[in-house]
Formats: sequence, C-alpha cells, structure tokens
Amino acid sequence: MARRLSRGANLVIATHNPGKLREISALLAPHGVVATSAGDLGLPEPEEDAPDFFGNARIKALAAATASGLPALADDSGFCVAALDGAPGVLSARWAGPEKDFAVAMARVNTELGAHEDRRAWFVAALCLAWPDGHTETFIGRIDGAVIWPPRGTQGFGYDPIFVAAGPASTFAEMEPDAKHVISHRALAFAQMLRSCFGD
Ligand code: ITT
Repeated sequence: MARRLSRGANLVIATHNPGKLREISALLAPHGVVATSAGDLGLPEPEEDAPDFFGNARIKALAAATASGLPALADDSGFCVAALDGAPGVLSARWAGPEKDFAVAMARVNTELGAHEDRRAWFVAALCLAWPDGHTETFIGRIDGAVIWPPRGTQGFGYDPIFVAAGPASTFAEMEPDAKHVISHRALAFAQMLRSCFGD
C-alpha cells in the first residue's frame, strides 16, 4: 500500500527548471497541496549521476526531503529518439550545455538524426515522492510521437518545439498548456501518483 499525502500538505517541488515547475504547479493546483520550490528554499542542486530516470528522480527528491524536513517531489525526464538509441535521454538537460540553450540541444538532435527515415521519439517522466524518513514512491509516464524539423511554437520548454505526439498535428510548443497537460508524459505519471498517494 503506497504511503499517502494529505490534502493541504506542504510539498517541496525539487526542481530548478522553471518550465517544469510551471507544469508541476498547474498539475498539483486542483489537489490542495501547498507547493514550494527547491529554488525558493535555496536548496542546492544535487549531482544527478544515476544511469536512469528513476535513479535521478530519487536522488533529487531525497536530497530535498532531507534538507527541508518536508515531503518532496522530483521529476526526472527526458527526450528520447529511436534512431539515436534513445539519446539524449537522461542527458537531455546536458545537451543544452551550461547556458541551458535548447536551441543548441534541438539542433544537435537534428544534426545527429540527419536524413534518417526513422523519426520516432518519446518523452519520459519519472516522478519520485520522498519523505524525510527516506521512504519513496515512484511513478513513470511516457508519450510517443515523432521528431519534426524545423522547430515550431513558443509554448512549453526544452524540446517541445520539435516533438509531435502521435495523433495531434501540433508540436507540444504549439499546444496550449492545458492541452499538453492532458496527454504529456508528466501528466501520465502524475495521474498514477494522484491515484496512489492522494486517492484520486
Ligand atoms: P531539475 O533536475 O532541476 O528538475 P533539469 O532541467 O535538469 O531540472 P532533468 O535533469 O530531468 O531536469 O532534465 C530533463 C530535460 O528534458 C529538461 O531540461 C528538458 O529539456 C527535457 N524535458 C523534460 N520534460 C520535457 C517536456 O515536457 N518538454 C520539453 N522538454 C522536456
């Protein structure tokens, strides 16, 4: 039985990425959770040296829960391209370099893909909810689609301008945030977490 989080609980959002923070806050808003970001609390960014999304989500959530004494939620996510053997994957943030320039990261995807016919791609989000006593609960969501070039749209963040989900013709960056929240990898992982830890 998963450990539950009460409505009205204080939760630290263990991210320093403003795009993610915006999406996580919107996804939590209807559930009566008081959310504070790791950035607002001045928590340091731990080294993300696990080989997979779950491992990195656990590192971030446990670091924030231990440092703050509050339950903490971390999201480790990435953009994966089939023809690049799943890259950039866990290195998605690192492909943007120290300047966090996703125009550079998207151009690298396009260059490495070249004229490859296989355009399949997907986003993954691993969520970890951690308590200060070291207990963790983890959830994962994935959405499949394709890489497009050139980038289109100004909404969202990261690789959104070059991803079209299977079904809609718009990139994630052309969708209104509410439309992305219905189908995204993050929303799918959230739905599991809400069912398991909030009883929704
Ligand atoms: P935190 O670790 O502080 O949360 P980060 O940006 O370093 O922030 P990750 O290590 O999980 O986070 O890197 C994930 C990267 O994958 C992120 O920087 C985005 O570029 C990309 N990404 C994840 N979800 C995305 C989404 O919904 N849309 C576009 N890009 C996304």
